[in-house]
Amino acid sequence: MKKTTKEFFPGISKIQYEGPKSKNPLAFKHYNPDEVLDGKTLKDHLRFSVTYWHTIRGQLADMFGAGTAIRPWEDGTNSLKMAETRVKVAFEFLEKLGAPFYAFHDRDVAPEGKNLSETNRNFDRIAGLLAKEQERTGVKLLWGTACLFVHPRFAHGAATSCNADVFAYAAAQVKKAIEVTHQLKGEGYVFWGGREGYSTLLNTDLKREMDHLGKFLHMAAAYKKEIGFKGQFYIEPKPKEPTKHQYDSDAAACLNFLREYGLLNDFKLNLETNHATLAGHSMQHEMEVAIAANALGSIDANTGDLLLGWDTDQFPTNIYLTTEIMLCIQSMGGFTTGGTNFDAKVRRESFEPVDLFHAHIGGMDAFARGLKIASAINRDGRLGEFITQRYSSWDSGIGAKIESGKASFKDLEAYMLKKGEAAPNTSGRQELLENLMNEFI
Ligand code: XUL
Ligand code: CO
Repeated sequence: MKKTTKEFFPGISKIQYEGPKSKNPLAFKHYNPDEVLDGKTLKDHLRFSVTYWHTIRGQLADMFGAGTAIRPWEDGTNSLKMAETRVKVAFEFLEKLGAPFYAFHDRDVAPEGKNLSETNRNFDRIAGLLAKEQERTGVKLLWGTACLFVHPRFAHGAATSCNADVFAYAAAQVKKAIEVTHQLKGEGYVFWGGREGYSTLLNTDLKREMDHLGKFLHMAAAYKKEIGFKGQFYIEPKPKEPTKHQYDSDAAACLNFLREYGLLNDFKLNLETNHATLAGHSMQHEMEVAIAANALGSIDANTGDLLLGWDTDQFPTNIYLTTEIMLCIQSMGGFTTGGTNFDAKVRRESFEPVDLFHAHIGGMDAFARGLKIASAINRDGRLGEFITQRYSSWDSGIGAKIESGKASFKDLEAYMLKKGEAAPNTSGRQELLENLMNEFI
């Protein structure tokens, strides 16, 4: 007799690559995982990851209304049994989509118990199932993290709470989350300080809170070494929401924080597009700031809506955006431990299970196109050559002398007094370069 295993996404089979002419909404038009580009498969270039919190746990609620998501497998509880079922749902989704990675918060996968030990036992129980499903499917954990922002105990923050007991609780929780990430061979671990900030400075000792965050991250780095976890630690910047101000507000603020507290060797950054725009930057800006410090690790792929002032976490479909992102990723030689993690959710109006497939397929195709376009722009070479030329006055003569540290203010004064006037500037050619980008898009 045929063994019956319950299917959660009936009628949807493994998503195939059908090429740009396909009209099938459940097929890739541009993402062919096995296609080789610049000596590497698209799968290895892009390292796509699905988020447990949005795709498996998201109920599509908003501030004004209840969740709309139709998820026939949900029984309306946050029980351990339900958590076990969701592992099966998640891995069926990952397998059908063909995503090589996933990411989770501890509390996405397993429910809190009546105290910390019961909570840890729940987490262990589900971690065992996740390990089995990873083994069965070959899907890997891109990164794990701890949810230090949903439970009321974290109302004043976790590592930056005014309540020392809450700091201790958060430390215990992160310790456990690192252990489980290690056990599941996670390639990284993320710290997103959702409530590590303030709502008003009237009640806040900012210096003391930042010092505590520095201490917390040092303890985490020490524990990582102690247990031999080789995955990469990342900080994920975001300027606000849910707090009014988050200490890790953008890439530059994170880098400064890490430098000030002597943590630069232990952390890289996980950058998210919608967080960049909330900080008043483009994703490209954030990425270049991180790359300049050799600190770009991974990306949370999504997009905001520039007409809405909050974190809408939409699936990325804009080819210009994905091209800029992939130009940055290529300029640093590709991902190592990081990947393209869809920290994105379907709209509240897109409530059917199939919408989850449409959303990820669209995001994956948009990134595959961005990658191919970025690679073509690099092979063409005109963009890179323009920048090299633009800075050529630094390659010899007075420029080279300044760069090599052999020139003083006195030397430069003597040089300019003799020359009388600076050499004329050359055009920045912004419009020409924008046209060049469009030639490829
Ligand atoms: C919140 C956010 C988080 C982190 C992980 O805006 O991006 O989901 O990615 O905690
Ligand atoms: Co994120």
